[in-house]
Amino acid sequence: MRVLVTGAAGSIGRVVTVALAARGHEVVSLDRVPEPDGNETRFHTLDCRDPEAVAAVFAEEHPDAVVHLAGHPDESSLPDALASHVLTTAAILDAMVEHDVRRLVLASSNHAVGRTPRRELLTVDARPRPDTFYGVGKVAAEALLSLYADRHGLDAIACRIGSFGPRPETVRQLSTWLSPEDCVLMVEAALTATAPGFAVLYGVSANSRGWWDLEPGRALGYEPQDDAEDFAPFVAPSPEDDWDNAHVGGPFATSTYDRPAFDRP
Ligand code: 15L
Repeated sequence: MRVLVTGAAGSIGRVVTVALAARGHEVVSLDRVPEPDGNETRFHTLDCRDPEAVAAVFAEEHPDAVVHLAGHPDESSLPDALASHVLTTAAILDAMVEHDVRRLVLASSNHAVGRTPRRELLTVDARPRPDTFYGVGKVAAEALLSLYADRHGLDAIACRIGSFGPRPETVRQLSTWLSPEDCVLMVEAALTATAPGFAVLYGVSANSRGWWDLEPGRALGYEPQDDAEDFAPFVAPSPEDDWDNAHVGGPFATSTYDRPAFDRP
């Protein structure tokens, strides 16, 4: 499969591009910043907010599917969040329709439902409940996937990623960790699942302390292998753990992240 990966120079992109290529996919990379070391795929440097530039890459590369990882992975002003997550996704979706590309895998985030209080099981049917403008951007990006799946019959999978990294660093992350290896399994499952239409899954590992529903991911073939519990002896408790664990989004759901919608001088 010829896969276009946006955000290829980011922390997830660097892992996913190399791993998909190693697993036999033909990977084309795209990022705002130049090619990182270790990426030996075809690389395009451009901003996904630019629909003309995005469409030109589709015309040149003819991908079979897109993994859209581009976007600022942290809180920002509302206009920046909408540009980073919603406008980029819209530019990709328009190019997909124009060039008859049928599948999109989106790096969404747990912060789309980050204000959901902790409960026994967080399902994918939880109402959109962002904890930040970042989360608002992810909610709206997911809504675009749903719209284009309904209008154009695309397969569009929103992966609500937890805490991606080489190892869990906090008590919250013992529940929310997504290992690099599981992230690759997740992306490949979302790329190859049969006719999912619009679907949502939680992108976390098989963590013993996990409380986000893994079944929708399993239904698409994502069978996580890692467990953050293996690292529990190395994770020091902190006085912040209680509020960090009170909501899905952890620290993003606290007043620390309160800010106006617009950056003004
Ligand atoms: C995310 O989506 C963010 O990009 C990252 O900065 C972390 O906040 C992560 O989620 C998380 O929830 O741990």
